[in-house]
Amino acid sequence: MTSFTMDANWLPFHPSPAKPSYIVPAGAVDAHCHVFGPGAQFPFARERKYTPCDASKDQLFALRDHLGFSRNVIVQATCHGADNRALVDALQASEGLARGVATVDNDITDEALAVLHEAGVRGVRFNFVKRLVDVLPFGDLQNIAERIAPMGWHIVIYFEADDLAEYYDFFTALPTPVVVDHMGRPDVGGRLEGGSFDLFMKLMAENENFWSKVSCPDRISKLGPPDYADVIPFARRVVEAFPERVLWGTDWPHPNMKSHMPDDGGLLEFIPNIARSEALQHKLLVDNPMCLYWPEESARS
Ligand code: 0GY
Repeated sequence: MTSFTMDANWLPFHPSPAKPSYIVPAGAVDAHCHVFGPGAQFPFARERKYTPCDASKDQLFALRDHLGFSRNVIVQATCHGADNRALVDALQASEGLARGVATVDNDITDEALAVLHEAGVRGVRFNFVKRLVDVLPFGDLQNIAERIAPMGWHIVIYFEADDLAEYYDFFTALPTPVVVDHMGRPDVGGRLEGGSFDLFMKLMAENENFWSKVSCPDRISKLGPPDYADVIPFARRVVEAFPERVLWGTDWPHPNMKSHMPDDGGLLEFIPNIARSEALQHKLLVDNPMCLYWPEESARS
């Protein structure tokens, strides 16, 4: 049995999140969260750039219930590489209440993709954040996108705002729905309008197959908790411009957080600040994730 020790400069997830004062609508989906290991059962990948704390499916499901969410979308993180066993184990234990986004190798077989589909995977994630990967996955993404398009799956991409101009033409030629993690990590110290964030808004406006997670203010903010006030106008702009193509997730257990660890209960206060009506909140937390991850139950698809 391999044992792992969490990186010394990592913060573990909050041990006892507050009960949120913002009540999510019935049927709400936490559309970005992870499971890590446990490492003794599901070893972390050799090529990983960090060693996380264990964050099990049972802890994730307990958090789901505590925060009032009904379902989870569990996203494969780089610390597990393309070994999706921990993800699949969590999906299978969720009794249909979790769907997944996997990471796959370029040479994955059709049979293996079918097994992932059966477990509840509906997307493949490609990470373009340079500190998290050795090689930027352009070739793999092109190949996999063509293979998963007929399966009704989508692509999830994670990148830094400074790199968007370089990747723009490649991303916009993809044949599937494309979900961008955390608004492409905008520089919230920059201008809301008339600055670099306009390119992200153009990406969303001119490509109706693009969706955005308006999550992770804790990663993006320079002002910090509890309000992450500098992120609010950016996320609000995206929610109000593209209400049918936004998603939100806790990002539990908050990998790579070194400055502070959010209280997941308090983090939910961000939602009514960026989605200022019940109708917007319902789209963000229920209608949109259901359309993408549980289309067979969604009125919209
Ligand atoms: C996130 C953010 C991060 C990590 C990963 O796959 C990952 O390791 O996505 C990060 O370090 O910013 O969304 O989980």
